[in-house]
Amino acid sequence: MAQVVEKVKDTLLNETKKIRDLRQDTYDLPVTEGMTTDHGTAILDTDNWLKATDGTNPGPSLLEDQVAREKIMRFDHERIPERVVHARGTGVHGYFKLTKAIPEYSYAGVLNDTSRTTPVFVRFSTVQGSKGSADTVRDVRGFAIKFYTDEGNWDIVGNNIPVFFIQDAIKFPDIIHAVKPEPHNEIPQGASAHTSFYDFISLQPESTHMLMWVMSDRAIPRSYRTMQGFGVNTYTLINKKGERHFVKFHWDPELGVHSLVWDEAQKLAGQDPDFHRKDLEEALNSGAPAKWTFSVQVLPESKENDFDFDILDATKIWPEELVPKIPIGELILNRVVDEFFTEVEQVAFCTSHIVPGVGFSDDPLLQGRNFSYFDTQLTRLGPNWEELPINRPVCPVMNFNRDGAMRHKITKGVNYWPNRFGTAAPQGKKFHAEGIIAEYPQKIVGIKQRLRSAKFQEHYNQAQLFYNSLHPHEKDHLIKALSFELNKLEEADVVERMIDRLNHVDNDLASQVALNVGGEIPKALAIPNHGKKASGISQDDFGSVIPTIKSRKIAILIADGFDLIGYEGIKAALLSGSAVVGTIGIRKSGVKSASGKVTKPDFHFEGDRSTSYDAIIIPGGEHVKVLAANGRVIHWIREAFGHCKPIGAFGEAVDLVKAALPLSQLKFADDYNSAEAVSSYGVVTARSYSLPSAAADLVIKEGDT
Ligand code: HDE
Repeated sequence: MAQVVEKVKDTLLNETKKIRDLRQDTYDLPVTEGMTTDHGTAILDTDNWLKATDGTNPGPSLLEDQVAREKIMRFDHERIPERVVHARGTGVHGYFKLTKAIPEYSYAGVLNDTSRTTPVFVRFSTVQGSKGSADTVRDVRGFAIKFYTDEGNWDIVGNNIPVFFIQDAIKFPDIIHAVKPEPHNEIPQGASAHTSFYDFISLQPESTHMLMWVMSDRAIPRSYRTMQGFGVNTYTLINKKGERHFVKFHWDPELGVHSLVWDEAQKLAGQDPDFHRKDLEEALNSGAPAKWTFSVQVLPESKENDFDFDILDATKIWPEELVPKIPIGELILNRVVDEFFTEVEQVAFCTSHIVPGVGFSDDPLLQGRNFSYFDTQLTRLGPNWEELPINRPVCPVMNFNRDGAMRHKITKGVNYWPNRFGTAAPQGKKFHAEGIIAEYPQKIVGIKQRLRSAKFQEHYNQAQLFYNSLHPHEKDHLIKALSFELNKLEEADVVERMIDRLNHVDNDLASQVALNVGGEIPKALAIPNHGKKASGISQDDFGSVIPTIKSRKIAILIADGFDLIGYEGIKAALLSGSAVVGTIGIRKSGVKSASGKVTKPDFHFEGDRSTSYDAIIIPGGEHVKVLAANGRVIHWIREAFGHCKPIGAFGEAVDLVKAALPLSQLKFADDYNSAEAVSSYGVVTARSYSLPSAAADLVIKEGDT
């Protein structure tokens, strides 16, 4: 009964206004007597093209066959242009709940009414690769949100990194041409490690700060669910009094910020190119919604010039020490799509889509984006793209825009304003009557020029701030990432320019990379390092999020002769902590325990790899003899250790792990001849089975570091 109540509650929860709206256009396959053409006539045969025959042997195919032509023609036109950037991605539904109204900053309904559930659709993506590229490549991740508010759609088209490569939108085609595959051979796919990208970066000092982020672990997230989101650009909020504040938007994941390690990311790109897509789908389908806290950083207009950086410069963060984050809401993603093309491929975001109470700023990147997104949808989807089910608002739409390719609605009545019926008057009067200044009367001083302000010319302060704020292991990863990338360059002078660029950030960084890639080691810093740090930059700053095994994937390895009680105890303990457990066996058809019971594993040792899991555990039993003789199992253990994953071993399996990891630093339970679990470099061993749940807990805490 309790389960039924939960189910009903869940169903209600997932039923946002937008899901109900989409239902009008969502069909089960109709129950008909059989197959029909698009114009509804019966199809007699869908396997044989109509042919001229001699009665026994088929001759040429006839063009006359409308059924065949329709089938082929529809297939020929199934694809639409992929997104020019962010082509690879996936999307899911959910909702936004405001937890703290902010009328002092904005009169937007979605930022004032805490009783509302605002439906959202979120699309996560990579930037460089095409639609079929791998999920785990080193890249920025898109984090685009469409809020279907009662006052119209609001899109925050953000990334998982809070800054960008360039300051002015006019440079966008250049940076994208540079990072996309080289024009002469379309290489590389899903990677920035090539000459043209670094040629551009080395000549574009404003990209230095962003480069630090992209070479950090941020660019290889463990999951979409474990990354932050940022609006990046500076927007504005307008309150009922007509006062304006500058604002930046932030999303902080409930599960903390976690990344893969580079070796793992590269392997996964081949072993499971859909790794992130699957992770999200599996979590949502198993009833584990993904959650983020929504925060704003707000600055009154009067403080616009109070900082040594320009607050409208998208290559700069607003350090949290200077402008604290105010948590005001929750984003919950809980529902996968019914059909990928009509929802994920056809969803279209526009930075220009804001709601009353939210405004733009003069951020030159944002201004250009406001043109580009709307424009690109015309190529992808045509002029009536906002009528598509996934894009249409849940509030009424009423204006006199008409016609164009693929118009869906049939609208009766007048199509112009003013009209004699007074239909659809602009709403300015209503806003004024309610005392609201809907469009902020910003004073503009006008001299036509192409320029950037003096503060836009400073490019290294925050690149240094970022690097200084990283913990030693994060710096190490960044140095290795840069060494990997620059290693792929074909031109030595691009390498030298890059080392010089890095030397504007940190001499040690530049020197170590130079040493690795064979460049000239710079003698002294190009400019002094200010030594300052900021919070919210290191991923470890999210350590306040209590480490949890919730939704973490843990593999249990077994072969014939495994200890059933141990196996079941470990499994139950992990499941009770809401982990996802995969049993990996010597064969999928069935593995026999010491007591004779047969368990069917989820995968065999060649069918999945340690890269797909966050931790591995091996129960005791005679099966360790079989496991020890299997090279792939040894590889599982060594690879998991190499990727800094927790490894748990019980009973006889302690010896197996000990033999697989012959490292003098590691301590194993049997060294102490005790029933207590021993935890050493993430390897947790226990001779006894009396504490599987405590040990499972310990395993994850250790490995989370
Ligand atoms: Fe985009 N960007 N962008 N971008 N962007 C697109 O719009 C553009 C920028 C971002 O899941 C395109 O619908 C310009 C910053 C995401 O559908 C295009 C500039 C940020 C997505 C476009 C930028 C983003 C896009 C291609 C420089 C983070 C995927 C397809 C001024 C705040 C949205 C499309 C989705 C997609 C233009 C820079 C994020 C061409 C001109 C900064 C998440 O319109």
